[in-house]
Amino acid sequence: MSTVVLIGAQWGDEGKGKVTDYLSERADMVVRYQGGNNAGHTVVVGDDEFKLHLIPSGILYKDKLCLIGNGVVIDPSVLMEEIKGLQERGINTDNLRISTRAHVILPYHRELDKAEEDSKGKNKIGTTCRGIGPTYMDKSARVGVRIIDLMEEDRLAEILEMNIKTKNKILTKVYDHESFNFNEVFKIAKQYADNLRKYVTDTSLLINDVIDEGKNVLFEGAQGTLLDLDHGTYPYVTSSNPVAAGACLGAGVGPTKINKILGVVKAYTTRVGEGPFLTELMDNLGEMIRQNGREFGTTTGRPRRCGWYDAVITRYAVRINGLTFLAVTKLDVLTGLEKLKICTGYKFEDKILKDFPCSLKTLTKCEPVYEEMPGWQEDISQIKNFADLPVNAQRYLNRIAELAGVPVAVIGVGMKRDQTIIVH
Ligand code: 2SA
Ligand code: GDP
Ligand code: MG
Repeated sequence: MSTVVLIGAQWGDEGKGKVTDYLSERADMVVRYQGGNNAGHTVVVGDDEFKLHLIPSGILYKDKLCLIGNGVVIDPSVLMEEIKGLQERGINTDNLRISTRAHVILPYHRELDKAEEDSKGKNKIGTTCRGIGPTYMDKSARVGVRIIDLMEEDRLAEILEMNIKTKNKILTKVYDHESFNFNEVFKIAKQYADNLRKYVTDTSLLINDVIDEGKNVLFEGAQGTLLDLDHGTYPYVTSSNPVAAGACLGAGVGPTKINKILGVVKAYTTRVGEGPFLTELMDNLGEMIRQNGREFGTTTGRPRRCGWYDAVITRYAVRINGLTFLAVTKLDVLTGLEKLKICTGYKFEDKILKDFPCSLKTLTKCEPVYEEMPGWQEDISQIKNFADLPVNAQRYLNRIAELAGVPVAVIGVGMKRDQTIIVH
């Protein structure tokens, strides 16, 4: 395995949690490198379902080191709840480590996220309102609170005092919102520090040591390529870099240390939140996929928008991430459909675009160009080998690989850990 970066190649929720959990068996360490508790990664083991937001999906194995890297934004109240929830279910969290350099989501970030969304009206992004954007804004503005700052009380007081003054001005004057009291936030932040101290370390050092020992490290991306701040459907994106390069920045490892990059796609497409989505199905079929695929936000419960598989997006993801192979999940959800459609290009005026456009204006004027393929009716949820899949399912997967230009290595045929087919 060596070092593998696993990323979402669409708009998130591709099933990264399940694939990470599956691959974790062979990993020594699993690392989250961006995003925060906007993420919702579902792992089903036997009859137990786990919804992880901050802790890497490797935590369900007792001997894997699970790291939250410097690129992640951490809401300590959520992290503490997550640790407690896992412990109550008998999961050992002693192998968790969090980066000194990760930034902290504080109560005012959550309020700013909500206030900004409300003020945007019809132009809202559809964020998860978890304070992600405002925390990354503070990081870039060089006024953020890092985990190390939480641990150093004088420094914490100094940054908080400055921040609360400016945030209160924005909250009260711009958004007509209540203000925050320094003493209250300082007290909460000190509690966070006490609770998290034992997990805090220089995670970049730890990861590089483990890599140098020749061990296996899995980097678990959150959200997806089209939600990337630089490469996604801006401004309808998240505020971090879910793409593979984000793993180097957000974990503190050099690009030469990365061996393989696995892109996870659903056998169809979903998106949650606002923004363009060319292959979206607004009809009964879209609703059927939503129900069959249980397409509701893992963090917010919002219904996900559903549509056909879009090969233009995957090709784009192959280029931006340098994908070496694909995992195609939720193939079982398409069982029973007579015909399947794959979008192979975008018709814009009299041209066919093969590459994902940057302009939202162009994107909204594009029409998807579809190729139709016959579906399959047989239950595939217990199949363990590619060769045992119905011929039409094999053809569908082969076409996905052909259009992407990279092989399909992993196939998901159900929610559970063992409902996974390994091809390569
Ligand atoms: P934010 O909160 O600032 O990151 O929101 C910005 C955009 O990013 C989208 N986003 C997501 N899209 C898919 N899945 C995500 N995680 C949850 C899940 C979402 C949920 O696993 O289902 O429960 O609603 C996620 N997180 C952020 C978001 O919808 C905005 O479009
Ligand atoms: P992530 O954010 O990429 O980890 O994905 P989520 O956990 O938010 O959403 C994916 C959903 O699909 C979860 O409910 C998973 O349990 C489920 N899932 C993952 N792989 C498969 C699969 O192959 N088949 C089916 N039916 N469900 C799957
Ligand atoms: Mg998710």
